[in-house]
Amino acid sequence: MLEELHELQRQLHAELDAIRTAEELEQFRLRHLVRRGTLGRLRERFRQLPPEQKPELGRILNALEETVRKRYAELQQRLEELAEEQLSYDLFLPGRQSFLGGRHPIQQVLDDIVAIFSRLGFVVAEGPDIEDDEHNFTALNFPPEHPARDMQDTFFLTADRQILLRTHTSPVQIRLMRALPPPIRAIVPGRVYRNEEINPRSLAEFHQVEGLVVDRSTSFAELKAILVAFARQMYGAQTEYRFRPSFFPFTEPSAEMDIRCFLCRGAGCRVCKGGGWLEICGCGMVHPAVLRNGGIDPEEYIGFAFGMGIERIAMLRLGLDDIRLLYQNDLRLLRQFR
Ligand code: 2U9
Repeated sequence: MLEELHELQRQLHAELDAIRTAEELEQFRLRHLVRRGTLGRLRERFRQLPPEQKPELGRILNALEETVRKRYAELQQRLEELAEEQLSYDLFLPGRQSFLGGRHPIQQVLDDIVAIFSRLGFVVAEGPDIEDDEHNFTALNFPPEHPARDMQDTFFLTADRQILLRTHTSPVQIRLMRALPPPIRAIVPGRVYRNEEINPRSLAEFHQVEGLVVDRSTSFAELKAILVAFARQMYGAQTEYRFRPSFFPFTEPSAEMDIRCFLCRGAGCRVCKGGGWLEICGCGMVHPAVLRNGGIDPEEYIGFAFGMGIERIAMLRLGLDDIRLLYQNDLRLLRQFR
């Protein structure tokens, strides 16, 4: 029986080593630890042994049962602890997806434009959204009967039409000329307002960036050089361009700059509406009357100016055919352009 006890000891410890689940542990208990299990039956046989064998075998049997029950209890506790941990957290659950906010496409285009003109030596100037007729129209050489001065085109805030929402950022440059002596080299980004029907092409609130340079000697050639440098950084080093004559009350001569369509490279497509060219910017030499209205002597100083619409640039860049998409805050659109 001594040999049998040693063999049983090896076997029980090997079984305990292999146990991984509460179910396996319970099977072990039912096989060996219940009254009619392996150890119980062994005790029954032990009672029938001759008295002289009992002391030695009794010690071994007690030691065997004690160590096996101790290991059983330890395993039971460990498996219970594991079960509790698994209830409180699941290590295999996928992590929560977080969405970091980003700059709005309009802000991205604006930041790019500001960065390019900063490298060209321009400072950024800003002014109020609520303006008066003087800064928004009169000082900028708008004739009294100009259509922009009509209720149809401008949001007036007072019945006498003296206070209004600015229709362009140009009044900021009037303030700039009146506040600071030349040389001036500034860009003016900002929100502007026009009484337009809201449709795929136009909104009543949108954004512009305008620029103004006033110095003792500058020229239309320098204006072109600045805008070409801008276009090459904004639209690519190989960008082709052209200037066409135009008209604005505040510049003379005036022009518009087009670039070759960057989608079809001139072949004609949806973005350039088949024409192969994209209008990106208006510009011109500041009208002498406007310099004078800004407190600057046109005999002594000369200036150039330009302006562009931000929404239009963002639409071209993103390939959008409806300006309203920019202001629906639809995450499906915003997430694509970060
Ligand atoms: C002062 C003198 C001159 C600003 C200029 C443009 C040409 C121009 C439009 C482009 C698209 C506005 O967003 S848009 O509709 N602007 O074409 N703007 S020159 O000239 C100035 C401004 C201020 C004192």
